[in-house]
Amino acid sequence: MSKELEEPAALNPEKLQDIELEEPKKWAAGIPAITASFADILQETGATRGMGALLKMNQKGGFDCSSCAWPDPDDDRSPIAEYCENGAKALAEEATLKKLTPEFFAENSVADLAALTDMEIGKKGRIAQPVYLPKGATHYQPISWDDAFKKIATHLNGLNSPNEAVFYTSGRTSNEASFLYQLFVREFGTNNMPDCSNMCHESTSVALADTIGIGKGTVTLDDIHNAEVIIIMGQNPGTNHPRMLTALRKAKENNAKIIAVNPLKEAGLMAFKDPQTVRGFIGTSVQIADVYLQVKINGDMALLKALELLLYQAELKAPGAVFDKKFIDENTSGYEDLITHIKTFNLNELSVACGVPTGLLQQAADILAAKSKIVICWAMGITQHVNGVAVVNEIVNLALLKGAIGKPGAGLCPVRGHSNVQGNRTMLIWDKAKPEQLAKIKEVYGFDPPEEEGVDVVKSIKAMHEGKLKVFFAMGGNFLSATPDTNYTAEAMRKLKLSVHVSTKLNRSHLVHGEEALILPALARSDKDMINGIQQIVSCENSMGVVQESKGMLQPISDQMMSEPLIVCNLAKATLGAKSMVPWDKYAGHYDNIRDDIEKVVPGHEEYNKEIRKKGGFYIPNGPRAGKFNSKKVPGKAVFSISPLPVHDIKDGEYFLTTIRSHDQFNTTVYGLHDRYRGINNERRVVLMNEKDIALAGLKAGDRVNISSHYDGVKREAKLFVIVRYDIPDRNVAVYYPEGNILVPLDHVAEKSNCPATKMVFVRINKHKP
Ligand SMILES: Nc1nc2c(c(=O)[nH]1)N[C@H]1C(S)=C(S)[C@@H](COP(=O)(O)OP(=O)(O)OC[C@H]3O[C@@H](n4cnc5c(=O)[nH]c(N)nc54)[C@H](O)[C@@H]3O)O[C@H]1N2
Ligand SMILES: Nc1nc2c(c(=O)[nH]1)N[C@H]1C(S)=C(S)[C@@H](COP(=O)(O)OP(=O)(O)OC[C@H]3O[C@@H](n4cnc5c(=O)[nH]c(N)nc54)[C@H](O)[C@@H]3O)O[C@H]1N2
Ligand SMILES: [Mo]
Repeated sequence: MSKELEEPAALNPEKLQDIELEEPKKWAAGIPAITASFADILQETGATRGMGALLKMNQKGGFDCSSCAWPDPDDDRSPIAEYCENGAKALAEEATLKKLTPEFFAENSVADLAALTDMEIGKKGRIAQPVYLPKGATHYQPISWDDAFKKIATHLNGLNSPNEAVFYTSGRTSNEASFLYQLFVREFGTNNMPDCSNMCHESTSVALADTIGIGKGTVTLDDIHNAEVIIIMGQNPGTNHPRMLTALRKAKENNAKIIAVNPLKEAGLMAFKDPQTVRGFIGTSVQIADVYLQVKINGDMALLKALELLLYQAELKAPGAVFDKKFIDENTSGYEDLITHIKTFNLNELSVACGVPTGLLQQAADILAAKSKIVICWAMGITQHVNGVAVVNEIVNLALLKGAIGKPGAGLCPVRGHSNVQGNRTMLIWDKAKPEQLAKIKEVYGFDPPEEEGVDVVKSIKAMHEGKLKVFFAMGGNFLSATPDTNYTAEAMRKLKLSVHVSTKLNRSHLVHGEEALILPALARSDKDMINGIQQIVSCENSMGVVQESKGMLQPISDQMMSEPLIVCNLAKATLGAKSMVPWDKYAGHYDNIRDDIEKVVPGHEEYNKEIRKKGGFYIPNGPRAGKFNSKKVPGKAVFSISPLPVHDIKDGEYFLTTIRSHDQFNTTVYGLHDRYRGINNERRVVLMNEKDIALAGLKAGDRVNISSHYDGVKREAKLFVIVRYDIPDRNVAVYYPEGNILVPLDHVAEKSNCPATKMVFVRINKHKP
């Protein structure tokens, strides 16, 4: 692996702003959230365009917010505001009237643009026509769509094998575009389809498929409203899924108890002022967490085992009152083994391992003991760990002991990230398709899809670096900044012959490119998509398996943008020509034709065109939700798993570092420099550290430091960060993503899911010397 790069990595420039700190907030939303929603919209889009669109967002018959995958209420939607502050920011970002003209690209070289921060790059405006960077050129230049498709086709058809190309997908791509994309990639001849799921909920998908038989969650929104207990682990809903707070408020009104598990005291987990209610608007907040377990980074396995041990002890005292023995007998396998395993632990040892006092663990266990309608929610704080799959398995153990899956008010709730990341997989964007899925494609289209497993995100970076991949095509996303080991990934991407990005906004991945590069401008979710005078709709699947239509309504700011389904059709025609067995022209003529065929290939989408037009969409069938389990190991049953406590080989002077999102970003898109709830303003290059650790290290809050990680003899360094004193467990520190990605070795991944373990890296912190 590289120690020094030959050319600058074109990463975030190491420069600091004037940081302003406040006390972290103890509640989320309220009036500041409304003011913040409108500010960005007005600035980027003007009142009529932006506010009009905001009213249509997440409404039945409107368009799906492109921010997170949190579901919309099945009925009873707020007539004016079924969105949140961060949805409004996402809309402002894509509905902006600013666009990148040919003059912009003529004036700004790739090197000039790379010297800007991520926020500065993103704020330049929408990509408004295809642009091309010839070999050796310093500036992108306009190119026609036809010529762009021809260039890609020439490269693809000139490869020694289809496996020398790789096709990435981010999670905003609609079901229609996703289905066509994987169809093209498979007809072209490869399964090289890494996607953002590989870095996100892959650990969840692997664990749930293994243990209950479906790689998705089991709850509906009503289950949350009706739960008696909700556990929220490794998730920051106040920032990343703000509309979840409304669901939690409703649950609290129904007397639910909430247990939060997080190393940070996140405002949105403490209390909520719902701006959509009179009470919240005038300023009264609803308490969210009844018990707050401030776990150490990666202490979740120990914490879950502690709860299981305490519940087991309660069950011994009152047999049949704590565990759901009937459910366990009928639906599960492996109960006895789990109990034997749990009995080997003692509470004190688990309490030390997770960093939570026994008294608080007991409080949480007492709440759980008496109840059975339990929902467990989790996100990246759980999945992005070396033992991420095992921790999700342990979550399943807890739910199974309580019989808390497959009945109203209970279940598993992995909270997805990107707005259609779940739909992408359902539409078969996957590097390892199942034989029955491939057989269906063959049956419907007549070509033989490849069977050989493709590359995921981590494998594709390695293969690029080894020179095995020549063409990189991205349907959305920001591959360079989202992936770990930024310098290494940058080197890998520079070895490509051609890099192509279908994008809405300029980002760093466009600036660290192959020998030749293309950027193709896509219509966004909110843009109106017209074909032959008929407005087209697309569809998306949310975190709870509801598929709904999405209909953009804004006039695109350039007639040179193309919808993603049409981009795929044109690409496929240019590349495969007459030998293709797929009716690309028919699909390009009307998206109903795409859905008619999705229905033949993907189970659960019967009468797709009709169902999609029903207000509120339809639920995809989900066995475990209906109490039918089918784990990989024991058909017809759910299984308990046995997993060890993690052992951490951390050296003296090292810290556990986690990477988190601020309140002003959507993944690699930086909306602003404030993290309002955490009280950190005007700076992102911060490292959160507790007072004791700061003193022990001989440092002071406000000091400038460099952070380094040392794995396998390689030192990776992130320079020039400011220390912020924060309430975080001992030896735990946090930085923002993507600034921290440079520290994460590519091989540092979750077992079984290969998800980069970006929530726990061992680092050293040293004074920055100018
Ligand atoms: N506004 C906005 N919305 C978003 C996104 C965005 O960037 N901005 N991103 C979208 C995407 S793709 C995703 S996947 C989701 C992400 O949503 P989240 O998963 O909520 O996002 P993160 O900020 O990565 O962090 C998760 C939380 O995990 C905690 N944490 C860190 N390490 C640990 C640990 O070891 N154990 C536990 N228990 N907790 C830990 C952190 O303190 C943080 O509160 O949000 C989606 N929605
Ligand atoms: N250290 C660390 N790394 C992480 C994470 C972490 O928590 N910590 N989280 C991981 C997770 S959960 C995820 S999901 C990944 C995210 O990885 P990605 O999905 O690759 O990243 P995004 O930042 O969401 O992509 C933003 C870009 O997508 C493009 N875009 C936006 N909307 C559209 C659209 O409608 N169509 C098209 N074609 N393009 C569009 C824009 O050009 C924008 O610049 O990052 C991962 N990386
Ligand atoms: Mo994600």
